[in-house]
Amino acid sequence: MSVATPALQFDRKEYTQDVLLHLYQGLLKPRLIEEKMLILLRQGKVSKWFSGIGQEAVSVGSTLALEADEYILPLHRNLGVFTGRNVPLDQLFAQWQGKTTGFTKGRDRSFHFGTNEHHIVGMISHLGPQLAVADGIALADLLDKNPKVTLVYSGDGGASEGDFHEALNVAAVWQLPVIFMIENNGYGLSTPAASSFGSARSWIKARRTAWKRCR
Ligand SMILES: Cc1ncc(C[n+]2csc(CCOP(=O)(O)OP(=O)(O)O)c2C)c(N)n1
Ligand SMILES: [Mg+2]
Repeated sequence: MSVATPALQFDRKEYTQDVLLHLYQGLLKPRLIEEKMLILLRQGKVSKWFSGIGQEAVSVGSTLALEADEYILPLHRNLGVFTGRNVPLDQLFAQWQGKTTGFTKGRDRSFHFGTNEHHIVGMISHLGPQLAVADGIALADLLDKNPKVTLVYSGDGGASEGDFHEALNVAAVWQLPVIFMIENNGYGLSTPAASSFGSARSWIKARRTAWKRCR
């Protein structure tokens, strides 16, 4: 007995098959790496890994929307930025395994590295401060009349830091060409947002304020 599988319905909007395939492949690459990393973690071959499973579309979509020479400041779950910019996989794996052939020459085994060649600035571990660095890059472009945009990421946890609010405010006041990509996954590592913010409502309100300021 054969069971007919209903065809999935997609809203393709104005996108061509080629564009959609390119985006899908862009999503698949970090997912496959993520799955590999979890195996390596369990085997003790890497010492830490921050999973971005389920969040790939944020990094991949925003990276692929930019031009190759526009600066991106990713965080610990933005693997899709690196794959989206075609950073060589052997160098990436060398980095995560703390090998001397990695970007930080074995000094770090995580995402604290950048590559100027790919216009990626290494993350600042303290989260919030890197938003102001993005402001600085955007200000330089503005002063040079360079029609480029800078993309920087923050999580919901990072959004509770003072630096977050300062960076958004100065970008709004100086009308800087910077995109703040805030990923609200409901947790700051393992701390639920409800334990970090007065209420889910206040978090939404803060987000709305930030958004209005940036427009
Ligand atoms: C000032 C500071 N406090 C704590 C940490 C440890 N830390 C690294 S990532 C992270 C979680 C931040 O939460 P969020 O911004 O929501 O990012 P998520 O892990 O959810 O992607 C924390 C607490 C840090 N790096 N810097
Ligand atoms: Mg979070």
